[in-house]
Amino acid sequence: MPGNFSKYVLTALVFASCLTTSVIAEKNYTFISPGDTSGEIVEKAAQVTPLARQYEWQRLEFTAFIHFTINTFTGKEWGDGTEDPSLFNPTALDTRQWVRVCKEAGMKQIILTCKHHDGFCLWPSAYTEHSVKNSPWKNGNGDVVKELSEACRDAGLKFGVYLSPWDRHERCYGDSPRYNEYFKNQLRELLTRYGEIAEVWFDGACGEGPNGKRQVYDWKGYYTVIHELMPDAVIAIMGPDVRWVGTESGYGRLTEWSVLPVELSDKDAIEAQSQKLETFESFIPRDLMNEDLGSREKIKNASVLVWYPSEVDVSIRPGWFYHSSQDDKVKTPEKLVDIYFSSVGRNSLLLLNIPPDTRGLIHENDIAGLQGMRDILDRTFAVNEARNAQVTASGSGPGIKSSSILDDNPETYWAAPEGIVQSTLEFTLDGRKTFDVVMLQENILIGQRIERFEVEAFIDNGWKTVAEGTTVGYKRLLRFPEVTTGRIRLRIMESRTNPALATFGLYNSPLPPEMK
Ligand code: FUL
Repeated sequence: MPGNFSKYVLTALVFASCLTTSVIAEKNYTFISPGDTSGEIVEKAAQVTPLARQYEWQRLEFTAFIHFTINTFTGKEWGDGTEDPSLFNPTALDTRQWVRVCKEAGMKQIILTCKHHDGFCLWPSAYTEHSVKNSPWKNGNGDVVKELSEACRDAGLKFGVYLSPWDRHERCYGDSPRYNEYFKNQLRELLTRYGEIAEVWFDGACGEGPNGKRQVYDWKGYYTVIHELMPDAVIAIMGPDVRWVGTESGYGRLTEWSVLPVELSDKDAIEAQSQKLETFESFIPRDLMNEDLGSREKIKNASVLVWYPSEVDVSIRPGWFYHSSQDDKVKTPEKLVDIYFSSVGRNSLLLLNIPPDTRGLIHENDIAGLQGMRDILDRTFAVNEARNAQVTASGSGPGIKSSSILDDNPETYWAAPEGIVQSTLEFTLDGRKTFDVVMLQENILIGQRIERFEVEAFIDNGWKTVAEGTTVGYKRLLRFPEVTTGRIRLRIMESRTNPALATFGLYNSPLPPEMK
């Protein structure tokens, strides 16, 4: 079990609707019965919660992707598999530099492209000659996966692997059973040699092999290997634990539900019930590019609702791999901050790609972009202007325990009384404060509930709306023109069940108005 969680521990501290919970669900889905009314379905959706591994993953918030392979040396984005391994020859590869840069930027995990579509392996796999072992780098004795996993561990970062199922080099690709065995063997190598692997990232790309046949992937078989060898790892994208947000722009949806309807065959549903599965292994995520994935309208005809949170992947440069021609196209600190607000701040995890160059180092321009981003974020979130506020909540008596929502702990929270789906929280700040950012967090261990809210500031003897939104989820950040006031309120206007709030923060960003 990762972290400090126990499936069976529930500590509840009740103080005028202020609660703490560390309970972790044993399964992350619920069945809808044919007779359920739309109201009952909405209530059921609010009860779906993440598995422990999904919760741990969500709390990482900001993680790094490293695209590095033979493409770095050929200038391509997709190699065709005919590249000579001798091309892989970084002159100064230093994974500790990558880790330092990522850690200083505030990232909590690094995922490495151990094998991209061209099939070249960054570790000396026993199952192919197409790897670092036939490259001049370290005379064929190098192992990038080993170096990076160790550097991550030493720095306290988590480590994840990207292993492309599509393999344009491997001769048995297309001979489905043989290639599936090959792929599982490679997975086993990655999951047994390099310590803890926190995320396994599968792209869905698929092609024909040299035999002219299209490869049929054995997803369930891959998941079985992962569950056996690394049960706490989340399986992302073509996997059941984490979904792709649907674009590579860096921008998540304004309305982002972590509870989604999925379609299952009867066989899958029976299997889940009889084997008491924690999650579904065989649903193929659909329509993930749609704007609406989890609204009341979307869930009303569902047969199953699953916790399936969103990951936003985007590159700091136009390409996923390093190209010197893009050295002057690195995203600016302001753009990266905008992406942060539009991913982490929209109930998603940000997976930002930083591709090392032909030296095997993260380029100076990328470092400058990340440092600038970190500096703006640090200055923005340095002081929570609501920290010492007095809080009242409609329907909760004269005052509520402020620490439940002002302590930055997403597991302590306030909840409205049962049966109430609208509520107003009013914050009396300790003096007049100036701010332009609000942060809201729900305690996702009890589910995602809030559907619509407004933030109002008391200005010139009246309440003025400064921000409004729909979903909150794990984290919601909203920016608005700077205001100065001593009173602010959060009006929760729609919620799937009695609303609950874990964190409320007010911050002042250092950017000039035109950049906010
Ligand atoms: C895509 C791949 O085809 C790209 O090359 C890149 O790895 C991206 C993260 O996933 O589907």
